[in-house]
Amino acid sequence: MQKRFRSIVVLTGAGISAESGLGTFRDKDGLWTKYDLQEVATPEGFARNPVLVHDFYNARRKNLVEATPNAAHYALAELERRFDGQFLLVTQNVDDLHERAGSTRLLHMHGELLKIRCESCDSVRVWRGDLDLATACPDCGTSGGLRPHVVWFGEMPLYMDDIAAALDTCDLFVSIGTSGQVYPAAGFVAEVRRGGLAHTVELNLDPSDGFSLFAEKIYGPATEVVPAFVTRVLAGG
Ligand code: BJW
Repeated sequence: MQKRFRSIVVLTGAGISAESGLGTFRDKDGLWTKYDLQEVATPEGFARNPVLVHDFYNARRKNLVEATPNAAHYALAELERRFDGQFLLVTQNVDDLHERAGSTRLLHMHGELLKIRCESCDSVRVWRGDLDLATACPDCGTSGGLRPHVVWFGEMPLYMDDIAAALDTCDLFVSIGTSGQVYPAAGFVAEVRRGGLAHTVELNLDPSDGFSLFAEKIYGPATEVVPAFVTRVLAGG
């Protein structure tokens, strides 16, 4: 892999934040083994039981504020700083550990846990505390219309045009810590392969659902394999 890349897209999933103490979704003990995703991660579930959904996200907000970035987050921030070509980090994660590690060329395609959105006026605000049905929108004053600024099943992920453009032109696509079970992110590797020019790499604890689509696979904990991989890319480029 000793070649000079010109454009890198990195996709991250819950696995990169696992060693920071944030639970993944589908692993043993993952969030979806404890909560019914239909009830807490769909617009229909929110309409049925907003109190349950607010409780779920209030608890996750608290965990996030106590968590800190790990060596894998820092390695990707260093890659962005030192790589002299195009770089985009696309994360499915709603945590802010990439930002706290120093990443800036970053898109949160599934939204952000520390933001809320008003369904009445569409305003988006940073929100670090609890949210409940009585909380009034700071912008339009409506109560009961605030929700976490995250993308639930059946909703359109964010920044899809920017992501598609970056996938079209990248010559290195790296997928880190994602099970490859949730679309459209799970389809990115196939999109990149259609272009035929990019090297594709999976870094994960275990093979993902789409592992066979990657040209190169490296398995191990993110805090070990990501820094080593970044060192290699920076040495080759
Ligand atoms: C480590 C590790 C360590 C552990 N080191 N690794 C049939 C076919 C195709 C699509 C669909 C379909 N039926 C329905 C759909 C659409 C649906 C979908 O994909 N469903 C599937 C379940 C089948 N998708 C959607 O609805 C999306 N919207 C959509 O498709 O809109 C239409 C559209 C059309 C065309 C173009 C574009 C759009 C929206 C999906 C929203 C997902 N939302 C969530 C919740 C966000 C808020 C919150 O956090 O609460 O996003 S669900 C959850 O899953 C979260 C994650 O971002 C997402 C992905 O999970 P991730 O990151 O992969 O985590 P895990 O737990 O699955 O995997 C962890 C991995 O880490 C594992 O591999 C471990 O091995 C590894 N790991 N420790 C390294 N230390």
